[in-house]
Amino acid sequence: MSFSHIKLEITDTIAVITINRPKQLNALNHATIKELDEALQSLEANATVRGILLTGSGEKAFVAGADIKELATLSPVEAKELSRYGQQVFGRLSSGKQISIALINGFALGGGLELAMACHLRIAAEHARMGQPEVNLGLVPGYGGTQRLPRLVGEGRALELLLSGEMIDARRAYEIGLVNKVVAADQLHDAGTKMLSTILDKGPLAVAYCVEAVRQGLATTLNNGLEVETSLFGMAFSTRDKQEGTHAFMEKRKPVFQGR
Ligand code: DAK
Repeated sequence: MSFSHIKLEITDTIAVITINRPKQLNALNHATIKELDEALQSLEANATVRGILLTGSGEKAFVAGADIKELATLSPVEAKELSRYGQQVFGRLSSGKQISIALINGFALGGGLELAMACHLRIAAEHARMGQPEVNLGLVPGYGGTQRLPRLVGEGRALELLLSGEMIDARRAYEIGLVNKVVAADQLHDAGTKMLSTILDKGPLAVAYCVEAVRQGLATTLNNGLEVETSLFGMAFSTRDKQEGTHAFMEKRKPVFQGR
């Protein structure tokens, strides 16, 4: 596949997607979101790829938000359609079968932070800065920011970021649970690969069931969520991976999981 606004590189089981508009600080225009959609669809159909690292080109920005020049021209109807489409594309990351980690290599603002939050996990470079500055433009987040941010950091902290439009640095983002780890910029890719490899070494079905239980649980009541967990817990007992994992422990060897 060939792209103009993103790069897609696959090495063994890991795909790296790079948003590649460095002159615009990787701002997301419609064409970029469309290419991201195509790349994610192609990865969904790829049984070999089990993890995705998502980052921005250059050293300054992960993604500095939606493309403001393009936003300025949208009608209300177009804006609503684009919001739905963007949410659908970002949803491919959060509900996809591959584990995704955002490598936040600089500014992650507005739609950029929303993109990072759609990934399962986030690692930030020390110099990264994050925020939801939509209110500065008279806008409301349109790619899931009002929903994913409070789920990650709690209502009070989310409202503080959403209402003030202010940026926070990587350390603060780590303190409030917005990112999972902070590393030196030159360590970002290695840290992402290491975190992903650790996860990919585990029982693939167990990993998928954990994601599913958390995802479904957050969308419902505690009791319903506990029911989801019970079902998935039972399902795990029907897998060969569970046999392999428990036997490997007793035989004092490393398990060889097959995702079955
Ligand atoms: N869009 C377009 N171009 C951008 C951009 C953006 N978001 N951010 C930066 N650029 C461009 C700048 O215009 C500049 O281009 P030239 O002037 O050189 O041609 C170049 O990138 C370098 O930026 P700066 O010169 O400004 O660099 P600085 O280091 O001085 O500042 C900055 C870096 C990140 C603090 C600053 O660029 C900045 O504040 N950028 C805007 C951040 C922002 O407000 N982003 C948008 C957040 S709102 C929707 C769905 C979602 C959204 C909206 C609608 N619908 C479905 C309709 C989401 C909205 C947002 O993301």
